[in-house]
Amino acid sequence: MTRLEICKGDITKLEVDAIVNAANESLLGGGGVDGAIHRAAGPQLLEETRTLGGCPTGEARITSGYRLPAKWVIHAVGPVWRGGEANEEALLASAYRHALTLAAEHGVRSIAFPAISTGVYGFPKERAARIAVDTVRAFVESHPHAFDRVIFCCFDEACVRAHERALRQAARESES
Ligand code: AR6
Repeated sequence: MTRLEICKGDITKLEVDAIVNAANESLLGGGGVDGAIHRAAGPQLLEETRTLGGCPTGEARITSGYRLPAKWVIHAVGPVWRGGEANEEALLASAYRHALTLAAEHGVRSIAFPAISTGVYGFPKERAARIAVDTVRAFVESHPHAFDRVIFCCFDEACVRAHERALRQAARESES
């Protein structure tokens, strides 16, 4: 059984095996959670991501966590929101799935996600939370022994509420 949890705060502080970064295709850092992760991990993180040659939208790459409490950082690239007609929902789900697949391949038991694409990339928060929750639930149902905990790490109250609603909705749908 995998526990799905919501927490509020700074993902760089979490004592989990892996944290997910909301990165861009260059993997060379940026603002938001990406900037916070690079600052907390230290300059070796950028040295490693420079060797990776970027990452397409909807995919993910894994690096060491360096000075972070987390052993691994999984850099997932979510889509920029362009109004909803540019395959954004499928690309966001794909970014979550790729991150979970990499984590499982590396023996990660606990993993925390930020709300990918909902900051600078402008993805509507409620829709993003539904996609995050539905994608994680589907993955852990098909890989029931992969993880002990998957955490949705929210930076603000609106994000917490959106994920609470998404989890309740998913539970209702699985009962009916
Ligand atoms: N811990 C947890 N969540 C955070 C933190 C933190 N320390 N800081 C911000 N958030 P964003 P995106 C939340 O903009 O929309 C970067 O420049 C934030 O409130 O970080 O995927 C990259 O390099 C929001 O809910 O990522 C890319 O160029 C969520 O993290 C671009 O931004 C994601 O916001 C990616 O944009």
